[in-house]
Amino acid sequence: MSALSINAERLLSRIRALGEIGRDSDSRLTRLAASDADKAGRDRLVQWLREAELEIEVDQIGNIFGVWRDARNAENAPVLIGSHIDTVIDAGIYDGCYGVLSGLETIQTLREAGTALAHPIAIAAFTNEEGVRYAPDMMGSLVYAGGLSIDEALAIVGTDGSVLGEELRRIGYAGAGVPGLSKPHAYVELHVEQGPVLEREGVPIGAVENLQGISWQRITIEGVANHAGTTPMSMRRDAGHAAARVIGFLHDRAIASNTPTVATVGCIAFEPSAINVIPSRAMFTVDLRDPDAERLKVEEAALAGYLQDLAAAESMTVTAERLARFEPVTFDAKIVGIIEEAARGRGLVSKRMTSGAGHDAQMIARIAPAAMIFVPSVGGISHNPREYTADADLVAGANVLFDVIQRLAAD
Ligand code: HGY
Ligand code: MN
Ligand code: MN
Repeated sequence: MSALSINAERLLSRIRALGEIGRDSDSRLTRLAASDADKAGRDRLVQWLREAELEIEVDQIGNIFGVWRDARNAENAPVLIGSHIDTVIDAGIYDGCYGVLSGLETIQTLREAGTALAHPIAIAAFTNEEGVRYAPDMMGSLVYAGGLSIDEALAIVGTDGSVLGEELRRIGYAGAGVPGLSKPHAYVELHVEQGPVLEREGVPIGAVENLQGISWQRITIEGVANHAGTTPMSMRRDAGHAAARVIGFLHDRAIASNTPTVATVGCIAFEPSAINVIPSRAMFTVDLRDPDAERLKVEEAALAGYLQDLAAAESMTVTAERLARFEPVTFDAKIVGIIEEAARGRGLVSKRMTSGAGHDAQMIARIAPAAMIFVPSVGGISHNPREYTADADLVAGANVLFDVIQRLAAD
């Protein structure tokens, strides 16, 4: 365990300050990628990076980096600490921001202590981790890892019809840096668990060894609009009812499977969306996840088969558009071991676990040894303003990150 610890008050006050940026008139926190609210959050982070006298770089997909290097280690690849500061709609204040600000805190504490390290340390705030406005999610880190070309990413059209590249230019974060030019020596991401496991087991630290596969699709069902009052049930081609059947199929299948498979329909829209018109069209998203690559494929095939049968039985047209598809990822065993040792060194129990949520770490794992540290989420709640982690757990997690980074940057 390091003789040093992070400055808890500075970290906690920054988490709260960033959590106030991007609230609407109902005090709902929403900083969607490349929005004005995202710009305000980015500007605040950049201001803190400047105050910490870090080298600031912004790449072409808008990823923000703060780098601390000195004459002794400038030639070596940096140890990278990352996450994101964009949010979902009506979000909590910890998802992503906790990891970025803990990375900044790690650097500032080491710098103030005059610690000499063999590797520079950098923090990253990756663009569009949430994928709510522009799919796929984890986009900035995916481009950085070489999984999506910068041109394709910048051309992506959002749910509001905007184009990502134009929006990044508009908010002043279309940087010059070529994404992923320098490969990190190692990558660590600290994140709230966003699930119930650590709290339920009374464990303060999660040493995340793998992350489940993710499949995002947009389904469109074309029926026939007709009068809600005059059309007999037997004559309807009701896209709304067809969508409801798909949602029921996904939900019931996931529950009956008795496996970790999860299925979510998070967005849905009908056309013409009138109270007395049978919907002619239903558009909805499907989020399927499973830690097992083969099972995820089986679930995708089952959905495709169901859609095909439904189209035939109801004489409707059903189309599926892939929005994101990421295989399950196994993190670096050595770093997972260092996380467990660091927790022990702080007198903290840790637990090896799988991440249910997607994270930038799953993309950086493609190009560097990577792993994650989790801290408990109260009630397992996230993507919800009631998202909460106790200060003591936030500080404990940040100190474990602090110790892990020193180990990784020492040799
Ligand atoms: O979808 C996810 O799991 C992440 O929050 N982007
Ligand atoms: Mn996150
Ligand atoms: Mn999230």
